[in-house]
Amino acid sequence: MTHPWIEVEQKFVPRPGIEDRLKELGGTQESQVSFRDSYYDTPELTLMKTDHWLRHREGSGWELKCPGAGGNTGSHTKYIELTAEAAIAARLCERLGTAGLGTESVSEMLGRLKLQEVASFVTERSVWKLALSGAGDEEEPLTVDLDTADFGYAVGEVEALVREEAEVPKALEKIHSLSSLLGVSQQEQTPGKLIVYLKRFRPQDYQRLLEVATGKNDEQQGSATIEN
Ligand code: V4E
Repeated sequence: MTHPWIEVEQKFVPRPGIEDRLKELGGTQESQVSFRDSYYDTPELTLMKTDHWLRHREGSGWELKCPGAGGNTGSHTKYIELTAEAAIAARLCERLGTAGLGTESVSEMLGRLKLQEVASFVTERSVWKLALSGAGDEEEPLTVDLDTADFGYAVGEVEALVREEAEVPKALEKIHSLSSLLGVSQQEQTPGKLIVYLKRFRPQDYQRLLEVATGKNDEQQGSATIEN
C-alpha cells in the first residue's frame, strides 16, 4: 500500500504585494479554485481534542488529518493526510473506540459514530508553485496557497508534501527558506481558517479546544496547538 502523504506547512498572514513577491522569486500561479469544507466531530469534540480533523471537501471527498510522529510544535505543523475512505473509516473507529463494520462508507458511519457538522465555509484559493534556486531539477517545488474564507479571513501557507518521515527535515528547511524570503518570521503562529471560524462562530467549542491545548483540562490527551 502507498504511504499516505505527510503534509508539512507553515501558515502566515499574507501581506499586501505578496503575489508580486512570489513572481519576483520565480513563482507561478497554478490555479484559482473555490471549495466548501465541512468539518465533523462528536458533540464532545473527541476528534479535534486529540488533533484529528475530519472534513468533507467539495470536489475531493473525505479527508482526515492526523498528527505526524513527534506531534506539532512551534510555527510549523506536520500532519498525515488520509484520503482513502477505508483508511479514514478504520482510524475513526479506532479513535472513537468502536468496531468497524467493514463495508460502511464514511458518510454512512456519521450517524452511528455521532459525528455532526461543526463548521462549514467556502474558501477561494490561489495556488502558487515555486522552486527555490539552488534546489536540483528533480526537487518538487513548494506550494504556496493564498486563501480567503467566505467569513472574511485571509491566510497563506507554504506547504510541502512528502511520503516518508525521513524527508520531513529537508522539507522544513525549504519551507523556512521560502518563508523568510516572503518576510514571514519562523516565530509567526498564524491560526488556520477553521480555528478562526470556531473562535468567531462557536466560541464554546473553541474554548474547549483551547483548554485541551493549554492543559487546563483533566481529560487532556492531544497535542493541539490552538492560539488564544
Ligand atoms: C490540522 C488542523 C485543522 C484542519 C484544517 O487544516 P488546515 O491546514 O488549516 O486546512 P487548509 O484548508 O488551510 O489547508 P489544506 O488542507 O488544503 O492544505 S484546524 C487546526 N488544525 C491543527 C492546528 C493546530 N491545532 N494549531 C495550529 C497552529 N495549526 C493547526
